[in-house]
Amino acid sequence: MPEYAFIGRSNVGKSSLINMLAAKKGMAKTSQTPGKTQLINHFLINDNWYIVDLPGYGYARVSKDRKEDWNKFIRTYLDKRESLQCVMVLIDSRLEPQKIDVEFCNWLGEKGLSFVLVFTKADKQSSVKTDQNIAKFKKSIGETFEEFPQYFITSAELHLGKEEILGFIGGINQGFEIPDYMPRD
Ligand SMILES: Nc1nc2c(ncn2[C@@H]2O[C@H](COP(=O)(O)OP(=O)(O)OP(=O)(O)O)[C@@H](O)[C@H]2O)c(=O)[nH]1
Ligand SMILES: [Mg+2]
Repeated sequence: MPEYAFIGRSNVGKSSLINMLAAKKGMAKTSQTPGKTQLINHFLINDNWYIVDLPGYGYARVSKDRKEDWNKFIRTYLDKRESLQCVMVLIDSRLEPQKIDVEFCNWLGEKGLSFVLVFTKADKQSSVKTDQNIAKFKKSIGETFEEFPQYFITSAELHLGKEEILGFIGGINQGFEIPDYMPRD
């Protein structure tokens, strides 16, 4: 079945956004402390597609070895997973462009993986400020990408952006074909 991976810096609001989309409070575990999600968690939605919650990247209080492990584990998943339709890259809308986010988008581009940007926590500042940060992000990745990826402005607190993201996913799911089943013998 088609799946959509939600990724971004630790504490950006991945698990909260997933709960908003699934309309299930507490389905994905959230926390004020970064580093809450540690595994690849699949949540089946409407019996026909998966939301995938991933551990965050860029958490400062993690050893170099653990960061390396994360990189291998997550990047292999993203690169090899055939049912993965689109990577949803979450960006904190309060912040100026962060190097780690820009580099991650560049890596997705190099791998030819399709992705969209999801700006989170828009309730935390004015829409003018959010738009300014998005414009700056556009500029930062404009050096690599000719076209700015599709993006969504969201707030898990205010339930903002839910219909837009679900509409986007629904559109892709309609065109999803189940790969041919290959019996072993
Ligand atoms: N105001 C506001 N707070 C939010 C929003 N989304 C998440 N938060 C808060 O941000 C913190 C982190 O949220 P999580 O959803 O656990 O973040 P995460 O990206 O899954 O974090 P890790 O699993 O640790 O990588 C929590 O305290 C949430 O309540 C939002 O849209 N608005
Ligand atoms: Mg999480």
